[in-house]
This record gives sequence, C-alpha cells and structure tokens, in this order.
Amino acid sequence: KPENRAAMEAALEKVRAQFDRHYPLIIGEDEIYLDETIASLNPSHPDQVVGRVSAATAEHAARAVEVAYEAFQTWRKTPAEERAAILLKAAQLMRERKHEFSAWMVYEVGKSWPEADADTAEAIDFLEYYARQMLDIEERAPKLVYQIPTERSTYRYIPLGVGAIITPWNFPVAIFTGMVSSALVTGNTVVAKPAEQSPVVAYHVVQLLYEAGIPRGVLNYLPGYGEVAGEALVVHPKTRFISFTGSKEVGIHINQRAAEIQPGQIWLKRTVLEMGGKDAVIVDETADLDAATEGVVVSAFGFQGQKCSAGSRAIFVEDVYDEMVQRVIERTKQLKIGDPVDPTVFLGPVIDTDAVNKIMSYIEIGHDEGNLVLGGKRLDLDGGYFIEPTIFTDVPWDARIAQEEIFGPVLAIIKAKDFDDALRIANSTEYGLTGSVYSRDRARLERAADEFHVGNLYFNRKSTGALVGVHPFGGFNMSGTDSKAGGPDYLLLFLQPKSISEKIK
Ligand code: TXE
Repeated sequence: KPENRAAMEAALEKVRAQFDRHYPLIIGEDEIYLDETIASLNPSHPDQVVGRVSAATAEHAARAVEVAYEAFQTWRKTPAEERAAILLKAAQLMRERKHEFSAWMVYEVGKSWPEADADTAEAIDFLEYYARQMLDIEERAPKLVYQIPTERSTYRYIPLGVGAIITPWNFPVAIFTGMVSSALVTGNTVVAKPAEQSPVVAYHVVQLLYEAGIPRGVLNYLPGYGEVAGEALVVHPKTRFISFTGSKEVGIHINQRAAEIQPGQIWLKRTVLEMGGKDAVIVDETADLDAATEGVVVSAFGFQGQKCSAGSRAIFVEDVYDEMVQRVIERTKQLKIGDPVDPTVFLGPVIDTDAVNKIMSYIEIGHDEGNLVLGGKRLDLDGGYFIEPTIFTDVPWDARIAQEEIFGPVLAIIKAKDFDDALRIANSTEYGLTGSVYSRDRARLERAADEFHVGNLYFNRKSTGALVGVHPFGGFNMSGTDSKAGGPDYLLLFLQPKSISEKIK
C-alpha cells in the first residue's frame, strides 16, 4: 500500500544512514568499544557493512556474568506487574518502529519484507504474551496447597538467576526478543549473545528494552564469536541457565559443556535448546492440490529455506506424485529473486559465504542421490550470496539430502507408496520439529496426530513457525528439549517452585 511504501522507504533510509556504525558491548553501565570487531555485512551486497560490533572476549563474558549476578539480587525482587508492564511498553515501542526493525532485517540478514514484517510481528506477540503469562503465574502464587486450623502450606515460583541467551541469525528480532524477554519477565537477569551474522539488529532490540524500562546490568549485550564469548558464558560457574537456539551440533555441544560442574558452582545448569529440523510435508491423493502446492513451495523456499521450520522434504503419495512434481516446479519458477529491498521480491540471498559453500556442497551430493529438476546454481546478482531455488525428485528417504539439514533453498521430493509409507518416511530422521499433512481423509489426519512424531503439526495449511499463544513452537528428538516457545508453560522453564509450610496456631 502506498502509505506503507513511504514508511518503508523512510525506514530503509534511516537504517542506511547508520551503516558502518561501530557498536559497543554493554556491560552494566559500561559501553565498551573494542578494536577487535565483527563486521555484519548485507548479504545482498557484501561490500556494504551494516555495522561493526565489538567482539567480546572470555574476560568480558565473565565480567558480564558477574554484573548480571549482582543485578539479580535486586531485579528478582521487582513486582511481576512491573516487569510485565515493561514488556508491554516494549511491545508498543516496537509496534511504532516496526518498519525500522524490518528494514534492519532486510539489510542485515536478507529477509524479504513480508518475512521481516512477520518476524517483527512475532517479536511483538512474544512481548505481549509473556507479559500476560507472567501476570497469570503471579495471580496463582503463592498457591495454597494445604490448610488446616493449625498449619498451612503454600508454594510460589521464584526466578533462577543469570541466564546466558544465545541466539541464531534467522529470526534475529523474534527469537532474540522472545528468548530475552521470557528470561527477564520471570525475574532473571541476562547476558545476551546474538549470532555473529545479526548482532546489529539485536543491539537495537536491546536499546528498545532499555527504553521500555529494563535496567542496565539486568540485560547485558555481549556480541562476539560463539566459540569465544558464547563458550565462556556457558561454562561460567555463576550462569544458572542457558537458553539457546541454533544448530544441532552447537546445541549438543552446549548441553555437554553446561553439564560440567565448574569450581565454585553450586547448582546444575538448566539448558533450554531449540535446534534444527528436516521437516516434511505429506500430500496424499485426497488433498487440495492447489493448497498443497502453495504450502510446499512457501514452506521450502520462504526466507531461502533458512528456517528450522522449513519444509525441506516433500513426500507425495504415488497417485499424485507426477502431478504434484509438475505443479511445484511451475510454482517455484514464479518466485521473484533479488535484493529484498524491493518489497515484491520473495527470494533473497542466503546469509553468508559459509552458507553458500555448505548449500552448494549439498547440491553436489544431491546430483548423485536424486534428479535435479530445477535450479542448482549460484546466481550472480551484484556479488550477493544468491542461490537458485533448487528441486531434486526421486530422492530416496535415506539420502543425505533427505536426512541432513541444508538450511538453504533446496527441496527434496520423495515418492511414497501410500499414506502409511509417507508417515514412515516422514518419521525417518533424527529430528522432530514441524510436519504438515495435506489430506481430506479425517482418519488419516487422526493417524498423523498420533503417529507423526513432531512438536508442531499443521493440517491443510502452510506450515509456519510459532503462532505465539496459538501454536506454541518447539521440537522433539534432535530438534530441541521439548520446550514450547510462545506456550502457556514456557515461562516455568525460567522459574523454580518453592514450598513454604507454617504452623499458624
Ligand atoms: O546456528 P549456530 P546458526 C537452527 C537451524 C540451523 C541453525 C542456523 O536449524 O541449524 O540454527 O543458525 C552460537 N558455544 N535453528 O548458524 O551456528 C553462535 O554464535 C556457545 C533452529 O546461527 O548453531 C550463535 O549465536 N555458543 C531453531 C548461536 O550459537 C556458540 C530456529 C547459533 O549458532 C558456540 C532457528 C559455542 N561453542 C535456527 N558456537 C529452532 N529449532 O527453532 C556457536 N555459538
């Protein structure tokens, strides 16, 4: 819409004016500018530096944990109503600046405008939802569990302590905001370590939270390399929990390191892990093939397939296999590719050169495992990290491109004999994040509800990530620790119940 276009242009302009700015670490009241920086580049035009963030060392991480530990003694006593009100204020501020946050994502991670707007909207939803959830928990506490004339027992939830929040680049506003705000609203203090590829927009989320009322020291901003700053946060004896979203490899590593008891550590660290996926979309012969085609293509290629919730496997039962293959190829050919600054672009660049190399190596592998029917090459557009939307057919269920997370615009199409076979294939990976079923057979949908082993299941609709408060999001098996972001019990992960019994007469 025209008035939107004007606001979007103004936001892009405002963000461009801040390119190449140097950002500090924020530890307590201190803003620390370091010579060692990480440059965050625009993946559509890698010669453009969106910003340079100071790269925290292990010493900075240790200092941040100490500051957060000190701040915890006060922050944990703030009334839940006060903490919830801050989140609601933050949601209002973010709503006012939503085009700006979307513009940051268009430039810093190459998100299309529709994907960026959805990311910003999800962040706002997280803030409002967790504020309400915290008030709800508070209303129920202290929970009276037992009372007789001479004695009474109650229990209440109390916060854990210092949380290390380690976040990925692919939902750089939504996931960062959700993970940070859930830890803060429950009375914990935070050291936030954003991904190396999206530290700048994270800085602006942190500034917005300060403006909404989060005190310095309660939230600390620690950009840096995962293996340096991230690792140091995980092993610090005063870190009480780690909230992580990212790859399976790193998640498993963090889980192992967090299990070690460091000198002076007096608790077992809690880890909340959201990891990868290899999500499947099943289409059977009773399905609405138009809806199924749209769902398969948007789920596979939205944000260039760089979503843990991306439908990177499409499983078509034999009767509709050829028809669906043709429809999906034709629909994919219509996707507009380019610099996502243009709001009509659907497919932007992948995040960085490592991603290009990883995705192209999987495309190489795919040549030997299936039939390449579309794409498969890099696209040279102003030196950006563009890869054509790529489709392989006749892929065996146990092929590497059907088992391993590629995290790029690559779709593996697998043929199933029938619905039973499709369910078996869908359940054949080590992940368990999202699944979609397009079918009009009620009995089959019931079967899928029971047997399709994923944390997030979608019937006859485009599979999306979290629909906060509506479709809480989190995976089984190697997709995570069964937590459900945006769900009614998520905040309990950052709390611990305390029982009190007293003699009253
Ligand atoms: O992950 P990485 P990326 C998954 C997605 C894909 C991956 C992509 O499926 O596999 O994340 O994101 C920090 N100690 N999900 O490449 O490399 C690193 O600095 C401590 C699933 O960013 O794992 C970054 O901040 N920290 C998810 C963060 O870990 C370390 C949705 C993630 O980096 C570290 C989104 C170390 N040794 C993405 N090494 C879901 N399931 O919802 C790195 N890091």
